[in-house]
Amino acid sequence: MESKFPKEFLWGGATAANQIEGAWNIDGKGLSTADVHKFKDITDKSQLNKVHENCDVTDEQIQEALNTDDTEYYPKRHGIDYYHKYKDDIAMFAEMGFKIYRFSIAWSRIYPNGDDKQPNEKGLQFYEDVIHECIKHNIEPLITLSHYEPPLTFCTKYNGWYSRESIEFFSTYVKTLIDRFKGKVKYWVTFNEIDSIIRHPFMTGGLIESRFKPEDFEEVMYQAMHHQFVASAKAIEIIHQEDPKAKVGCMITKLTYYPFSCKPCDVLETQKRMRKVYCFSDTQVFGEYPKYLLKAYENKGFHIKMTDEDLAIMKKNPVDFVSFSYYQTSCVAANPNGLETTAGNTTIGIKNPHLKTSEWGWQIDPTGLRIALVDLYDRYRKPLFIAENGLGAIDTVEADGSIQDDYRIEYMKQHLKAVGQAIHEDGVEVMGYTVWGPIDLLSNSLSQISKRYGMIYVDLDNHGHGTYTRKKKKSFDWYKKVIETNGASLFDEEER
Ligand code: BGP
Repeated sequence: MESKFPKEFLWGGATAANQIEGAWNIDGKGLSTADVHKFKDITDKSQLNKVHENCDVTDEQIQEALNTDDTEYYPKRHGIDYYHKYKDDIAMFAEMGFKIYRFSIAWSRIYPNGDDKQPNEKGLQFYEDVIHECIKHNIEPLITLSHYEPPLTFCTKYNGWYSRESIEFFSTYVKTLIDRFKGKVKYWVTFNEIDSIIRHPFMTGGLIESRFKPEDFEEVMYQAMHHQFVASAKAIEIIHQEDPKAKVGCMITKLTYYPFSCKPCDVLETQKRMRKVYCFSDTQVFGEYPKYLLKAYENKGFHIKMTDEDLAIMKKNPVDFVSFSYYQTSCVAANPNGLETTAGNTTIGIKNPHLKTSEWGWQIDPTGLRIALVDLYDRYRKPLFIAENGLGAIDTVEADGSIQDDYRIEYMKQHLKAVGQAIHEDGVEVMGYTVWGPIDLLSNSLSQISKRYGMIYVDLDNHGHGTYTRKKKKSFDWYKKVIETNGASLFDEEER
């Protein structure tokens, strides 16, 4: 079977520093929001819908975290010890044939407090070594500048992204990185799931909700978001100035919603919900706020402070490509009362009776990925990059030591086929696909390792016990073959 993917398609995987590195307090790293997030032991799956409720971390909780060196209840502090094992991990990615590896830089490894005058050389050296390791294996690095880990001091001292100073601090960080890595890194993403600040204000925006009046908090989040938009545009400007060949993208959570019924009121409600997803990428792609978002601010009585200079910087620096995460779809109804809900990526949605769900309640919908690709491409006509997609599942090590993760293979196969169809039949321009968590890592929402995404198994349990050794799962060789054949094996009848 002929490949439906372009020759230069970038196959690979994606991780985030705070979910893999560990080494939370060595080589000059400062604490980040991830290091004070307490483990939520969700063993009762009926509680999954509550995971995203009340995700504030208060000053008291931060203090409690600062008073302990514990890593069991703060598992992002140990991660999968990638900090010491990255060479072997990248070698395994290379063995799978990765063309690209998306990883993030922990801001707090470079500027431990966010506002430091000098960068931390050991942090820079670490990422330089990681980049060299990728290049050695002919893997293109794609760097996310901020993936859920603003430095803690930046949050406690300045109120995180709510403070205008955040723009300057972030620009200094970006300038430091590009000075050091220009010419070596072609692809950059500014903020992972920039929209998530609205759903996870502490993790993404460093906002300690309990410090604000509840009635003001929504406006606070949008103000912080504005600062991120400006900082993102400035980052694009800095990167382009220093390295004109570099490409910089935005990254959104591509939540895809269907009307629960064909009642016009459900369709209208869905359209409204989709605008809440698109308003972030609309702003970053077109370089200006969409009118509907400004209208929403006006209707809510928000006064988001934005200068003419901010707006000019945003206009001057739109993104080069649009990247996104895609995990599931859900439904929207004008009257949701009595409808069953289910968990999704940082959201709760109405359950779609036509879809199966993962063990974690996320609805599995490969066709939804094709729909998402077509919608985004029709809207923006910019190259798209699938920065995250994958299945979190409980894996079992068999008596012979093997891990038979056929469910993961099936999930990926169906999603990748949908990507191939979007490219080949729908004419969508897709630059690449980085499967989320090619190696088991800590779940973002739960901090548990038992929600495994990898093609590589890590011997570790939810309490930090284990040898941390790596082992190939069945999906390892399967993905290797997909990459080797540039996706042709996905459509090979005999393989099914
Ligand atoms: C995305 C995040 C990732 C990742 C993924 C899966 O929103 O960018 O960091 O973790 O979701 O989510 P989870 O880890 O909660 O299963």
